[in-house]
Amino acid sequence: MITKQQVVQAHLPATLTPRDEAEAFAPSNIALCKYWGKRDAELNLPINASLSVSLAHLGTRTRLVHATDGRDRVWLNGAEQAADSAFSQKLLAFVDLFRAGHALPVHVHTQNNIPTAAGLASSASGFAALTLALNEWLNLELAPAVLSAFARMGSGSACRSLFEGFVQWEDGIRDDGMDSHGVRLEASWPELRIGLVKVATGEKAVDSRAGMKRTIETAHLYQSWPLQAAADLTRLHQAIGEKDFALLGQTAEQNALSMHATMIASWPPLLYWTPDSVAAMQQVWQLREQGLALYFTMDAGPNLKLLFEAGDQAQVEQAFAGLEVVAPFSA
Ligand code: 2P0
Repeated sequence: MITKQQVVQAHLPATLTPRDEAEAFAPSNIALCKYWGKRDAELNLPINASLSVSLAHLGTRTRLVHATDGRDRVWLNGAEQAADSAFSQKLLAFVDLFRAGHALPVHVHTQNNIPTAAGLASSASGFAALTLALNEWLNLELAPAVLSAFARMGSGSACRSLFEGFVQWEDGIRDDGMDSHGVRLEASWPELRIGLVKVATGEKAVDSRAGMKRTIETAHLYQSWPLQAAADLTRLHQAIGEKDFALLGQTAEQNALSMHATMIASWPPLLYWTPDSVAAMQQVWQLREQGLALYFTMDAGPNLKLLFEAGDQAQVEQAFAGLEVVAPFSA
């Protein structure tokens, strides 16, 4: 088995020359065709390719400072995190892949501007920003595709957050995973809007990593997932190419519900929805029946992400009070 450490080491110079400090930003992303299932859990290599849209200015800013006090320290939104917290340990374990035994103590300042109430994962933008900041701090000058593959090893979906706009995460075939990274699509869609519906906040009982594993191991229904994802990717490329919003929305919604179907068919069952999630879905379906071009997608949690176009924003905001709206292709 190839380890993360081996993959990163193969791309690093013999000697590291750190700057005093470095800073980078990466956006959060929402998948229209989901990543669900790993073929390699060490490297976070996916069973299927996925496609996302990055959330412009919403994401994570990470600053790395070469520590003069000689010890690693981690801050999240201005608050120092305990050295033995899960957050600090996960983050510093990733930094260690790059330091590879060199004595390079660092202070890591992580700032998320993602509305915490919106139930958006910050691990994707977090590992993407950290990877970009490490590239700057250590003067690595690595190509975006390599950095994307590295970010993937922190959290799978982070490889898509290296890029703006529509991004495809290639599944790849290599054992070292270096062909499994994000690729930016040329297309732009200025009218596209994403609405973040807050159904519930708080830690989820089963995280994505454990959820995927359980689904693969126990749900026969999972066997149909790679076929669904492949067909949906083709449809999404067509929708983006032709700017066919109905096709985009329908494909994204069906893809998300198909993913959730595999979770529900797992044992013990994995149902991320609450009654409020279902009520919001039914509201979308009702509005659609009335002629509104409104669709949703959902990740491993109870919150809905609405998909619509700029011309319908007022109507959507009227139906969903407190909606946070993102324009992914705004200048
Ligand atoms: C996605 N999700 O494509 C899918 C849809 C959740 C549901 O990517 O184990 O945090 O770190 O690779 O990237 C969330 O999974 O999982 C995710 P790991 P990650 O957005």
